[in-house]
Amino acid sequence: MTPVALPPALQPLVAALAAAGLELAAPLNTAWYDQAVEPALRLPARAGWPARPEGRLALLVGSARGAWDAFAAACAASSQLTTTPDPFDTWVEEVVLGVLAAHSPASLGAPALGWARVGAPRLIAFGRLAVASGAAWLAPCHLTIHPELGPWHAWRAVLVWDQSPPPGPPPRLEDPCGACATGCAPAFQAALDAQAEGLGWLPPRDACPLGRGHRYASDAILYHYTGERRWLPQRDPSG
Ligand code: B12
Repeated sequence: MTPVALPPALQPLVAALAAAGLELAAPLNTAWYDQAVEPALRLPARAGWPARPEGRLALLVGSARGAWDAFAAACAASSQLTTTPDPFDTWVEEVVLGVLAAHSPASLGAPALGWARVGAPRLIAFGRLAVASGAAWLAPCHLTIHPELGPWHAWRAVLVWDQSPPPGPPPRLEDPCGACATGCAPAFQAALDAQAEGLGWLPPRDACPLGRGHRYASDAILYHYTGERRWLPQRDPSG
């Protein structure tokens, strides 16, 4: 279940993304996010689209623990994938573009795309986008907290169509952090004080009591936090 009903036209696309390893999808009205951020962070639009003050239809796409297995299968199937500069980001892009090519409803037209990876052509504040969609809450440690997965998920892409947005007001998720007795703030502050890098950012995520059963596999954690190629599912023969 998503906080906002999934438009029927997007159901095959969302099912195909989930089957390919990107299992989180949340539809939203672009205006819920665009009106809350500075202009430079707004969602993308394609050249020639008319102004739509009421907003457009967008789909936020994310991953959870299962993405690593799908990525590992893709690495095993393609020797080229592990030699790209950022194999996981490359895999995400290939999945999204491949699924769009096969399942994007022609009636919606071509979407504009935004990416969460470091160095994406356009910076989008994915944490705030997830909050605007009602899919997650922003914790004191700046990670988004999903009601079921806790902090064990990541946002990967956003697709925007020049179509009428979902109806109704923005959804509001009940704050799961307000009544939290554990709190990620001390671990976050300790990481800041230590000028953390890499695995030094793991303690704030581990401090969250929600979604512990969805914690990533250890090699996935090592790869995502260190970026070191030796933790790739299939070793890069050159490194
Ligand atoms: C740059 C960046 C970082 C920088 C943050 C620097 C900074 N001062 O903002 C560094 C390298 C420190 C970092 C660390 C991590 N990041 Co980071 N990061 C990003 C990135 C690419 C851009 C953030 C940004 O500049 N947003 C634009 C500003 C204008 O948005 P904002 O709403 O004002 O601010 C956001 C962040 O900047 C953050 N933030 C604000 N101030 C600070 C200060 C510090 C010290 C940190 C760590 C974060 C932070 O909180 C806001 C809400 O997301 C996003 C992807 C994206 N495009 O959103 C991922 C992203 C936010 N990071 C993510 C993750 C997972 C991590 C790490 C766990 C590392 C990792 N390898 O996975 C750690 C977690 C640190 C923590 N909070 O405990 C995920 C969060 C997923 C989730 N569940 O919430 C994102 C969304 C990427 C993704 N693919 O999903 N990250």
